[in-house]
Amino acid sequence: MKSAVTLSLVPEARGGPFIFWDDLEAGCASAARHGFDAVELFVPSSNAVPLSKVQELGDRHALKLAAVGTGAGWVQHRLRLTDPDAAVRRRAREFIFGIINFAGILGAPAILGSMQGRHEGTVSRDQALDWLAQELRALGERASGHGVPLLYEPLNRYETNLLCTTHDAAQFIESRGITNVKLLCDLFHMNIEETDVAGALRAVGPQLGHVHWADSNRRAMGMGHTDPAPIAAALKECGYSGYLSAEVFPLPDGDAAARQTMESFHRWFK
Ligand code: LER
Ligand code: MN
Repeated sequence: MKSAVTLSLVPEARGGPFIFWDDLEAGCASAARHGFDAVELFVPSSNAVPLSKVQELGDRHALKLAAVGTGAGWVQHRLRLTDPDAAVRRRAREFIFGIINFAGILGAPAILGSMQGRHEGTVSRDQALDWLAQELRALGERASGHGVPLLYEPLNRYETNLLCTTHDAAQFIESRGITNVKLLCDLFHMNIEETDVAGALRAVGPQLGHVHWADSNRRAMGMGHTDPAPIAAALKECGYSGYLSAEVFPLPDGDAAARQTMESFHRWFK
């Protein structure tokens, strides 16, 4: 099990669940100081940050890149893969391809979360799911060129109406014959959608690619009412050895959230 911490460089995402903000250099220095193995980056676009800068900071601080989020495509540009407008869907795919390449060169996977969109208006559920399957296939294939998977994240009902549980997402990927796409299980979303978080993780074990390690209220683990014991046991039982990434609010401040996250990581996994 490896630890990661979120670092956002997207001003429009202010108020979102990221521990470190705005400054790549300072964020990497803080991540290293707290003892994280890696950072998870939220970037405005694939060319917003020079690859060499990320590489250099990683080397300087002995930090890996855990994953790169694509949510800015939605937050900044309103791009989503299930938009009724074919031109928007195409630009959404191109945006994600860019992030897959950026992350892939650095050996990390890209995350598809909010850019999956939702079914509404003229777009039926069946239509949206067909588009999603088609896009996941293309994105997974693109990621395979870099030897990394694409991470697909089921979101809670307030953020999507497509696939909200890990079971539905896993079954969707399997039944549509989609390859090289792994699941990102976010414990905050799971707290809302699953009847049994640990059981749900155990059931999708082999498809698990990344975990957002957040408490029930999106604060650092230990600051809400999630019981990490059965969750940690399930992850160990699955043989999961990927990242637990703190996608949480910087409350009461970033350093305190980082410290609390590392305390929970050591308590449950070391
Ligand atoms: C993205 O990882 C996610 O979980 C979203 O809910 C963040 O707003
Ligand atoms: Mn998440």
